[in-house]
Amino acid sequence: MPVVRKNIVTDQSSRDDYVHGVGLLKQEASQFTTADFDIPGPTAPVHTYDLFVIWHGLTMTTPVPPGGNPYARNAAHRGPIFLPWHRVMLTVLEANLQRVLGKAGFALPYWDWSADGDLGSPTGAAIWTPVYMGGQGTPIADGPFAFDPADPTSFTVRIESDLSGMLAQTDRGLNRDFARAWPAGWPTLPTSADVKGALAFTPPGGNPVDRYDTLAFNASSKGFRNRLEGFIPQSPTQPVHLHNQVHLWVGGDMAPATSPNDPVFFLHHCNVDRIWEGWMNRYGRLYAPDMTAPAAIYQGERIDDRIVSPLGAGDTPRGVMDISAIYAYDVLP
Ligand SMILES: [Cu+2]
Repeated sequence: MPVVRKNIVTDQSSRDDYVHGVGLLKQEASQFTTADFDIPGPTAPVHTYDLFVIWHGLTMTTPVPPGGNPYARNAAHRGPIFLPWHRVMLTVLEANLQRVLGKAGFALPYWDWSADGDLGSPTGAAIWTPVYMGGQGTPIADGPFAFDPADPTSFTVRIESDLSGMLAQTDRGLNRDFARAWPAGWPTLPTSADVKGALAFTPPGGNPVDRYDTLAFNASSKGFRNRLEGFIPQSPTQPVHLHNQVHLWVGGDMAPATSPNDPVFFLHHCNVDRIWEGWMNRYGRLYAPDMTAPAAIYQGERIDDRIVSPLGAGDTPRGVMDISAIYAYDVLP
């Protein structure tokens, strides 16, 4: 039976379970230590939640293909693997939440940021109230993820990326800094018209698969993936859109390579995944490139290339094209 992912703002029980489950994964020891990931400093245990932070952070310095430039294309971003990679990550998190909650029916909720974008991106929207994710601050001062130095069970950021993008240890509260001006942040959230525009976007070219992604399969390619990821339309005055725009609008810990530090990361990516699912529902389960693409240039982006995870599970883009046996969304855009 697939679980049904719902809007966190209108589904109080998924909010309660999500907050509770994140707290449990933050406290649970994994089989790893910081030394296993070459993170400098004294060897410290890595908790299950922080494995997701490390997994994501390491992709930023992992070039695709091996030996390439990670700033041009990395193991999870700036290429067609972006959507399947994050889909795999969400299903691994969802399975871990189901496990610690003891609730096989738990479904990861999503944050429909376009609804807030339509209202002018209020910093006091429901999602940022203490009942949901808490508000902004350095560190944030309210909500379930507020830091209390006197309480060892309060939400603590333990791994961050330093200025060069390398992982480092820390011990502090979670930071958010909404709606800063570019390039420190971004002043608005995407709107539902932006989402509709991405869904309707048709790149030039006769091959239907080009709708998903196109040569050279990077941050400059035309296609739905790059549109949703947020690198097109390319414009020097407005270089940030959709997925990227939300990271920048939230700011603080949502901006760097270790953005899964903020639990809102998964709610954001669940909505990105929902938009992808809405796109596939319209146009078919299309993916590019296939295995005829040369490994020397595209290994790590092709349909049967494996997405590897320190959490044991992994999958290929082909393996997550149809997720109807695992989960569904209550509403598709
Ligand atoms: Cu990411």
